[in-house]
Amino acid sequence: MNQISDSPHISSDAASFVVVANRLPIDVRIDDEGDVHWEESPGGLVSALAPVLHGREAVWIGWSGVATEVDAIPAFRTPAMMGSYHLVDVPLSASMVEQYYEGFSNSTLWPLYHDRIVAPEYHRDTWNAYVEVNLHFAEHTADVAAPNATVWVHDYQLQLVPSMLRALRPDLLIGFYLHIPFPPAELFLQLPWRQRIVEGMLGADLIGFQTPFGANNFCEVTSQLMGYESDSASADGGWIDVGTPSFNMANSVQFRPARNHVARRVQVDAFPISIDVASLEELAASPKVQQRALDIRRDLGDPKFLLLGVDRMDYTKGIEVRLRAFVELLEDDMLDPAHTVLLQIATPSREQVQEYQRLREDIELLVGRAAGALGEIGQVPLRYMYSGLPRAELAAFYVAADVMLVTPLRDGMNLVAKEYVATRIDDSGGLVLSEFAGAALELPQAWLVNPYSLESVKEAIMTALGTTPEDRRRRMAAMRTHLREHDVERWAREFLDALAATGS
Ligand code: ADQ
Repeated sequence: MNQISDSPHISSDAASFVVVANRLPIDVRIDDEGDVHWEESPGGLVSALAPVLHGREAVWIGWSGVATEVDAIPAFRTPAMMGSYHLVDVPLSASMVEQYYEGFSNSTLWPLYHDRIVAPEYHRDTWNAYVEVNLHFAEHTADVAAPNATVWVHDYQLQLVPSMLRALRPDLLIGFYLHIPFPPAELFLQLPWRQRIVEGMLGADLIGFQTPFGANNFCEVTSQLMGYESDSASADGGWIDVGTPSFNMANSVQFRPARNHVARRVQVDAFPISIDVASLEELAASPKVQQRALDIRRDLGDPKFLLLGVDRMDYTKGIEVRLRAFVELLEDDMLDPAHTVLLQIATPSREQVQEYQRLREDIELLVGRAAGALGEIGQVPLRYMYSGLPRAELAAFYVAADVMLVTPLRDGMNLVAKEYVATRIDDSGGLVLSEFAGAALELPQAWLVNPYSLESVKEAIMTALGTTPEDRRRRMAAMRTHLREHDVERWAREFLDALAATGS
């Protein structure tokens, strides 16, 4: 773990590389004595950026997770450094968090970008808060970035930052990366503030998406809304010419001449995110994790088949789909409750948002009903945990599982699928994976399923369990080879190289 220090805040003009994300990579913890501690939060983005953050004048700008009402208390003040890079806190009040984060980000953009699995809410108040908070982020960034610095803005919470920042600091090289899907035009165009969002993103020099579909959808939207010329699949990477509208009455929803933009080319491309493969392989191979995996199986009654689901508790993840498929397979006598266990681990997430509370209730009801209806006394084929796990513990669960079930209804990438593959150091194990996760494009050797079809999921589970060990090994080996060559360090390097190339 990195050392968090309290050294003074970075002086302006010192930061040549700036990461801007909704959250700082730290969490506050209060111990039994009531003392406050700040700890590095183990997130994918932190490990992805660690190699590029260390050894340079780097700053991470984001919210600490503690509302301004609380951080007025000195102990809660955000530390100024973590390891070798600086932290800049964007202070947010509790009501701002409610409106900008729980409101516009997670009750409007999140469901809209994930195929309207639940209906997005459109409220002017939350939109106004989103604009205000994005401006705070842009201003803090403008204050600390060195002349001509590289700035990397992350995700759907901050889509307006690139253009706001460009207006404040035209000297900066600005990259934007969207971690979630960018939806097809027919969905995106529902958004009352669609034009503002697109203009916001176009402030960047490079816009990165998880998949070519995202890049293509974005080009389509800019063409329909603004009439900009673009090519999402050019050999040198996609591009959009901002400020040179090619108006076409047939495909334009609304013609807006590009008054506010200087003509320039924005690069648009797919950069599928990945994981730290080597460190996960090492963890999985450690005797402690191997032993823990055996203990987990023993604690679960040494089943012949252990199936596993691991997700943030989110309606996009299709948790119910796999639970229902499993229950039906037991009911149909396709699986034997004496020898099969499905363990679902769900991390608490966005618990303040109503849809998430409802989802948790639904899933717990389903698990409870299944417990009562399935198996003999003493047999509990469906197990459920609602908690976040330390990294090594999570790795042990991956190592223990025979088949991993990853069935999101829509997912930008899905790192769980990649994590599972990385831990299968003996090439054993099977992955059942939704076609609608970005990861499906890279892992075609998984058993791909349509999560909207229960039959498709049931069939894939049975095939994954019933196939020969050789078939499983061949598939897993191919997926591991791909991942080893496409780890998270490569993801960050390729994005930053492409960003640097836009400035040349
Ligand atoms: P998420 O929607 O959070 O990320 P995902 O990619 O699956 O989804 O990442 C979840 C992370 O949380 C994984 O690293 C996993 O290990 C961890 N996790 C899940 N359950 C856990 C538990 N019980 N205990 C501990 N850790 C747990 C968003 C997008 C994704 C995209 C990522 C990265 O929605 O599509 O892949 O960003 O860009």
